[in-house]
Amino acid sequence: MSPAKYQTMGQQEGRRSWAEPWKIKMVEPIHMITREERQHALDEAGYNTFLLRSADVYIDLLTDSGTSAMSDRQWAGMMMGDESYAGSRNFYHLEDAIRSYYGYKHIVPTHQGRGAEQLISKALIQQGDTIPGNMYFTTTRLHQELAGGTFVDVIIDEAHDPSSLHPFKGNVDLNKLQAVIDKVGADNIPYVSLAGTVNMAGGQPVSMANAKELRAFCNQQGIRVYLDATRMVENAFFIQEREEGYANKSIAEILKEFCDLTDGAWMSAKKDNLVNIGGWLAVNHEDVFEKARNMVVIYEGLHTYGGMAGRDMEALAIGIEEMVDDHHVHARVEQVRYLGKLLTDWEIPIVVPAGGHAIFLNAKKFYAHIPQDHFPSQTLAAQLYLDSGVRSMERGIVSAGRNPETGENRYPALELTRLTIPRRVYTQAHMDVVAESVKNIFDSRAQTKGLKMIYEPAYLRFFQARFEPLR
Ligand code: P71
Repeated sequence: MSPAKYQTMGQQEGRRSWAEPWKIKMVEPIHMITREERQHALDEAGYNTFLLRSADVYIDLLTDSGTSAMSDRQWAGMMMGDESYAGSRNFYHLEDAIRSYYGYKHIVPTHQGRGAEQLISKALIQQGDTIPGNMYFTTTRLHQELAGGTFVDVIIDEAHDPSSLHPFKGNVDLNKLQAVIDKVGADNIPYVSLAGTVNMAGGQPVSMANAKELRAFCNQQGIRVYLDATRMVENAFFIQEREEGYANKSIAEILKEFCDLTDGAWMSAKKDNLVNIGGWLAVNHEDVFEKARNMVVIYEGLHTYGGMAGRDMEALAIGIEEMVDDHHVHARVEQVRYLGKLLTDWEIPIVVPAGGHAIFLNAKKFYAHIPQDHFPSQTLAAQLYLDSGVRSMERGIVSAGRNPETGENRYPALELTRLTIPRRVYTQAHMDVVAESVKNIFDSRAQTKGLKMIYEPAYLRFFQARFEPLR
């Protein structure tokens, strides 16, 4: 018998194939507009993928935020919304879900992650304080700055190296943390801002061992630890896969164990929690809770809805129950990895190891001839859209913004373009189409020139900045 021509993914890797633990019961048609139409759309959008209309996008990998597909159970939950202004039963369901799966005592709902970031920053930060953390996130740092603080990066060096294969590139470097304490004093550090899977580093995890060391160290120094739990479930998956002693523990057990090492967390429920909108703050200390619960009524809404409808809170509570399913997390991360494997196999520079929520193209290497001032990551996102209607996101010099004190551009070591995979939305075939498009623009990279910024807003400039191609 002649050898078979086609091989499944599993066969290619010498194992049995696995599949997503769900089937599709409702679809949303998508289509690709013509190249001329894409060129027009890109011009209209000032070469910024945030300014494209989604109807002009074919495969949308801008973000995994609020873009997940909800389950039938979540949609059923939407019909059970208790839209009372105060004391909605859906809030109590949400409170129970957060207490059971994350383990924190007090819960304050918010409209999304940055609402919770504002509350925790305002509750804890005094003018002149320093907040060390494992790499900045745009909105997190901005709220820390607006509250009077200065963020200082204390992530391990490997996180800034796209080719380092360190299994836990999200880890905190305790020597760097000690140096910050020596410089500003522990009294001027309200908390360590710890993120589970570090978004800007490429979705890289923190090990349980590192979290334990950090906890012990902070206990000695009298500093609290608060967690950005936005993608902590994906972090739990990497611990289960890579850290000794965790292979036989469930995602739910690992999540709880990790959260127990922290004093509270803020959350963008639009990611791990599998909903299209929502967020929360959860803390163990009564004093912080009281402040946040009082402030939420100023900025978000009453403390039993915080900007969410009752039905949103119900879908969120159910999403929390679903997110810890080991098969779900496995399928989610493996899909991201599948895309990463294709690209690395074709020698296209990406951040390795592949992270939990996205593949990050290393634009510095991809467009080695384009200087950082000409926005290589932004250029890459624009080229990818032109080639195939695939939308991605700049995560480089545009996102890094300016130093608020000096007004100078920040030049981040990482100049990346993010292909972010929504949860339970796209198939392996979509990943193939994306990979081929990346390959196509990689093959013609020598002809590509960079961009010039022609409009720059004051805050979070990446959302609304406009560019023009350099000729
Ligand atoms: C993402 C987002 C959404 C986003 C935010 C800012 C710029 C571009 C896109 C949001 C996060 C996040 C982490 C680790 C807090 C937030 C804010 N991520 N922490 O990656 O990733 O949450 O969007 O619900 O307000 O596309 P929020």
